[in-house]
Amino acid sequence: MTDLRAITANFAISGEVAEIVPLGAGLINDTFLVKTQADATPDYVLQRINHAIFQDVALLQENIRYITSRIRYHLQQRHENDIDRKTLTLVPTKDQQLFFHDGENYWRLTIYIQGSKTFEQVTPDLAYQTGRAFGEFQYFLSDVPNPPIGETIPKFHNMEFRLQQLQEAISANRAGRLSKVQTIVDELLQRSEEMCKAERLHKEGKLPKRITHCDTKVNNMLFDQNNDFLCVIDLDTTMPGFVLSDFGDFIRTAANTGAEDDKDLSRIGLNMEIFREFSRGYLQTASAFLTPLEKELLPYGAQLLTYMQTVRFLTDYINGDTYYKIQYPEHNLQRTMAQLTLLHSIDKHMDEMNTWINHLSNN
Ligand code: GN1
Ligand code: MG
Repeated sequence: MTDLRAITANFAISGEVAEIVPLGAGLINDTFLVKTQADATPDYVLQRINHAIFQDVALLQENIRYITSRIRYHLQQRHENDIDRKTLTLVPTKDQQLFFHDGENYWRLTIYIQGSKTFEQVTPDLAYQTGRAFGEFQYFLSDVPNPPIGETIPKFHNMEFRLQQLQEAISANRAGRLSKVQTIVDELLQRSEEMCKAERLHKEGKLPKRITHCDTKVNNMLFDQNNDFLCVIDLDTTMPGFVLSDFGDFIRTAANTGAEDDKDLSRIGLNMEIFREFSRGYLQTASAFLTPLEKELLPYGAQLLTYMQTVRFLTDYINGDTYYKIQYPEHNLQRTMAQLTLLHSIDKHMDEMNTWINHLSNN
């Protein structure tokens, strides 16, 4: 067992550690809450970075340092109060590094935002606030030309690449599971061309890449005890990408009436009210920098990200569960079916979503 106290001792924290307990439900990194003894000293969040996935930890941490400092700069410009709870603060090691390498694992520490909470599902009001916050997040990171931010996972939200990985998984059929999922595979591959449209538009110079979060799951945002939005967390995948990734991933997770891995598929569907409120908030803060095509493609973003997640869960299932943490043997298959069910519901709502975005864009 790793000695978490010994790991924490390498960082420049204030106060004495009281206890260290697991935190959150991420599928990639391992996260712990480091509680300190005195009320006067902050608590901290300790994370073991999954470096099989984030292979360039130095680049990853440098990205996060840049992003958090840009957000802090903008909040200061606006004379916001309570800034320490509205952006993450990295705590360096005692020798001023952005992470600690114990010879095997990589660790980082941030200040725990006191009194914060996360949701797995949101109300329309929270969706509206989150929409505004995401527009703002992208805006804060869009004002520097050529920002020094690299791809922490190469081609992370590139649909062509994700389909290539699916094809490789199919060819290898490493876990012998292919025959079980052949009909899902066929359905997904039939839609592949349409789902690579964003990449094509980008190559034609019609769709820009900006700095986007790329993991806008609803549980990656913190709210305070009054349910007011505080900040966006889990910045590992913030990198150049399409704005529709962030828009789509939020809808995929927050506007789903069921869970991402729901065992009861009848619970799953698109909640249009959440969609409407999120997009209303988002366009209030993002309209200023979005192109007409970016706005028009937002509903397509919801479709694309749900399709992409279906492809990624299915690929991992076919590969024998090598990427996502699972809680039971068929978990990735359950996730695949749940996402596919959501995709079907999104398909049915495309006209309605397009009408709403049109309405918001023209008012
Ligand atoms: C992962 O780490 P977590 O659970 O916030 C994944 C996302 C997926 C998500 C699906 C680096 O996010 O891309 O959308 O699971 N992150 C990475 O729940 O692959
Ligand atoms: Mg997370």
